[in-house]
Amino acid sequence: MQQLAAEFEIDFNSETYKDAYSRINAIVIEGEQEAHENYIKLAQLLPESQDELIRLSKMESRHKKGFEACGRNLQVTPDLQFAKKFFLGLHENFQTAAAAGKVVTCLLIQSLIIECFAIAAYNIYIPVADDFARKITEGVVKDEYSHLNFGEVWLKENFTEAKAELEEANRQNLPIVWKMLNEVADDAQVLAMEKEALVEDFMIQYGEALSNIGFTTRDIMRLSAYGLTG
Ligand code: Y39
Ligand code: FE
Ligand code: FE
Ligand code: FE
Repeated sequence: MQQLAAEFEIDFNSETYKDAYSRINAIVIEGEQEAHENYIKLAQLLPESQDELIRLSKMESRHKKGFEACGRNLQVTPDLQFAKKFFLGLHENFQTAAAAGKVVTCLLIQSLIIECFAIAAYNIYIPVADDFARKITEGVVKDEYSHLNFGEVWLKENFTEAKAELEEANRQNLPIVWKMLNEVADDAQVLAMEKEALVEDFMIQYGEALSNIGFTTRDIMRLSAYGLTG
């Protein structure tokens, strides 16, 4: 057990690990809370999918509880104030879009960008997590694929009308994701999560999602690297 963790000599009880974990754990807890709220909002915007979206919102609450337990297990207090600031850019853009009834933008932010970010982060975390957190995260990441799938299916069915708004929402929000990745890179490194691996996995998930929705390979190249510098 914890083969990789042992190989990288991860000491889950060291002050260095716990300090980094206080921010990463908080990001995940805050992210799950915001995802919960975002799916409730989406349920209001898409009454025909209301039951399914409320079901997704409840899954996000369970994820939050699971990650709170991971923090407690390591005796770490999550820095929730830091996490709120971390999500502010995407949070504000989602709120603005929701207030304007721009459901395509809301779906791009939550069901594509944030879900792909979560899937990438959880996939990279699982092999280097402590035993307790690994079991929790393995259960959670399966759910996140189903949340991504909801967005893909809806946007595919509405692709012609949604295309222009998707392009604009991608332009507004993808640079924020690269900024968030940079902000978290040092703490992720302490947890043995490589920034390059996070970027790569995110690009794979997001590119696949754009492909499933109906974008061409050429569009995907342009969209998925937008705002990525360095
Ligand atoms: O849909 C969801 O459950 C997503 C809200 C959760 C976001 C998790 C954000 C993960 C970023 C962690 C970065 C660690 C390197
Ligand atoms: Fe979740
Ligand atoms: Fe999710
Ligand atoms: Fe992957």
